[in-house]
Amino acid sequence: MTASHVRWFMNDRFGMFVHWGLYAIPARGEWVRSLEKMSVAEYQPFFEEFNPVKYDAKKWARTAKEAGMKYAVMTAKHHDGFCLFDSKLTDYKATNTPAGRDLIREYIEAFREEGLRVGLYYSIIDWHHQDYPHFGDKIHPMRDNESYRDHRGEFERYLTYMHGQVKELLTNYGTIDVMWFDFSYDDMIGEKWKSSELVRMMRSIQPDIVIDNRLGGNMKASEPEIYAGDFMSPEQLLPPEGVVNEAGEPLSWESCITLNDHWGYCASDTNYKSPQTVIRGLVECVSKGGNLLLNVGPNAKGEIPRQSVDILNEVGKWMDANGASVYGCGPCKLAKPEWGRYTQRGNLIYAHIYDRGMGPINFRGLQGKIKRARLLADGSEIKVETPWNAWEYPEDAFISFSSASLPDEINTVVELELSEEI
Ligand code: H79
Repeated sequence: MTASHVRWFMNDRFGMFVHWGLYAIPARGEWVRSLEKMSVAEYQPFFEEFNPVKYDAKKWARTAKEAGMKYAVMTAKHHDGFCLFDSKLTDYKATNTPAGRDLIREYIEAFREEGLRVGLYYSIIDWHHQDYPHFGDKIHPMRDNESYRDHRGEFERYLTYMHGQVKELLTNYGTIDVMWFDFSYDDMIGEKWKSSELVRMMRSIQPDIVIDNRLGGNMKASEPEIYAGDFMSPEQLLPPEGVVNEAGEPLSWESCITLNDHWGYCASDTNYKSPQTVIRGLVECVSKGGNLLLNVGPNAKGEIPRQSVDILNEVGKWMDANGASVYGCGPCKLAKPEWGRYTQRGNLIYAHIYDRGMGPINFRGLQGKIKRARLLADGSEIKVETPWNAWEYPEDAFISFSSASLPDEINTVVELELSEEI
């Protein structure tokens, strides 16, 4: 059984991920400091310069809403340690750059205003804090810099800082719907972050907050840790089947996926996914009981890249006509059909048809069970009829398209109302 505070999350299915920070200026992705082993000093010019004059959180919120997204998650702090919010615990924050203001507050207010749920991404890794392990760490920018060989931080002090910032984020901005921690690795996992204490503190401030699984507990265990999280977070992949725990019960999950091949803005990366890929990917998530958190990486000026906006607009057109086959929907007991996928909500089955194929479209095992069929996009009748040549398949139902192509080549959705739920 899904816990009640997670219900809205599994219902909404489609969210926007926003990766934004100083790394938008070098424009080589959010890992630039680690990949190029840059020191804090080498990264400092971007702090001095950060001035996103085109940042308009309301515009972002409209873009998300029009794409059919119901919630968003934005980087309050990424691994580079730069805070987009006005933390009392550091000077390394947006208010001290030319931006001069709390960029997270604007995001939260604008998205909430559009009726979207708001989430925050917070990196538990920190490449800026003095007390975070430097030399010998797996990924720290100074991991093999000899001048840090004898650097000794007090990890306890980092934990106090990290917990303190989470407390600020959950105290100063009203309801936060999702907390998206990133990430545990090797022995930097679970109680190393004082995760039980952290989550107890979080739940005392925001009892219903939905938390990801990256503090490093085991959601699949028969008795998950208090910090195991509310949803699994596959990254850059869609799980081959849904996700289940050790008892075989379905777990909540959300795949996070980039629109091109980077999270943070990358000027040279034009490898964008098509609207079709995004739409079918979203449907694939829903058909397996999961969500899609689709990323945008705004540039240094504060704009979501034009290509991303164009894709989201196309996705929005499809969602506007077909969103009923996504929101509140989940897997269908029927096997995956040859022409596409099924999603289901109660006694409504949605046939997502990708392949017109040859001859009629076959609904395996649904003979006599369909009360009516409608093209979801316009509500028009679709006749369920067994054609003369299909008499050998008495268990199956059929529809026929008179045209050689589908009404919507990206994804034609037929809503099947069943006489009773299967
Ligand atoms: O915030 C986004 C990523 O920055 C973060 N999670 C998403 C949501 C993330 N952190 N680590 N990872 C993802 C996995 C690490 C992958 C790596 Fe690599 C492979 C690190 C080094 C090699 C990817 C490729 C990052 C740099 C090169």
